[in-house]
Amino acid sequence: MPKPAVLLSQKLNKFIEEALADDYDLLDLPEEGVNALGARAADIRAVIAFGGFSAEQMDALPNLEIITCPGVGYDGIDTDHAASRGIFITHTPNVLNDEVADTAVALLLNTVRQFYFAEKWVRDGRWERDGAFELSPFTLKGRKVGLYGLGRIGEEIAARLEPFKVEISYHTRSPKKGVAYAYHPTLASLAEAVDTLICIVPKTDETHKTINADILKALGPNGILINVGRGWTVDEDDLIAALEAGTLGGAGLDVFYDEPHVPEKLLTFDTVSVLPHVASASVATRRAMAQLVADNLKSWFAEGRPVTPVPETPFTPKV
Ligand code: A2R
Repeated sequence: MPKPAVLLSQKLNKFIEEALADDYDLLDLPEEGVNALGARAADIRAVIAFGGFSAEQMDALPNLEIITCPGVGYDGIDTDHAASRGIFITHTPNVLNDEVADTAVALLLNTVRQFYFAEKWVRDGRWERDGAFELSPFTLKGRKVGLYGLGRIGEEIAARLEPFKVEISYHTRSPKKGVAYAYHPTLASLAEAVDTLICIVPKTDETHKTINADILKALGPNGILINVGRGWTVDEDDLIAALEAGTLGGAGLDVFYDEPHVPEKLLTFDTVSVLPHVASASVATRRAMAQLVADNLKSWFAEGRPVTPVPETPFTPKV
């Protein structure tokens, strides 16, 4: 039996090839795109899709059975088209919850206490030369934290925040059963009630630029926005305007609208902390994500059912 041919759309997780090399015939996506695969296109039964995979790309692969996304968000993959063609999509939920939640808390603390700038003060020799670092204008103590999204990752963020003795509330489309945090049926009502907003919702049509001028203003001059979900959710022009006007206090961002581009203006605020989309980027977690990609393919080719399919492709497995 020949090894199934698997197309790698990009090389963003170096552990994936390690996890798949023995069992699959791995092909890189040509720079010119799927059409440049020529006769090999018909061999491809699986795609590892970083970032996205369009209907057109799928249609260039007549025997495609499964697309595995090495991340929890699978925005950019045309799920409707995949379902219409009977192609399963899988993602890597849960294995990154802890890492992303840890990053969210670190980013929150970094932002309110300006630890990046404090560390830079030491590294630049300024402590010895110029004396003590200035007092941070914000504190985590006494904050009212609102979670925009309370799914797998949101719940882990909330659990980590409890020992900080902050007040926690949330907004999702429907209240979550068994959760004691206060529920807000709209993002606007959550933003009115809190001074700290943590965004951990997926990239969907409904979430596009929902964190806009009104939401940011509602957080107030002491307000902090943290985003570890998708840059898509924040109107960056409104964010910059709110920071400039002082109607919002600060922001901690791991994700941006047009990555890897970060608006230069954002880098001018010392109450803004920025990271290059690293929330899940530890060796251990990226290995776990690669392993789940491998487990999905193995289970699909051996048993006809993936381990972690996305909800949009819930059709009956072949076997
Ligand atoms: O709305 P619900 O009840 O389905 O709650 C989900 C919430 N959510 C929304 N909340 C308000 N308005 C929306 N339009 C909306 N759409 C979804 O986001 C749920 O509480 C949360 C998503 O949770 P999970 O599906 O468990 O995703 P997970 O693993 O926490 O990851 C969240 C996102 C990924 O999609 C990536 O974009 C990023 O974090 O890494």
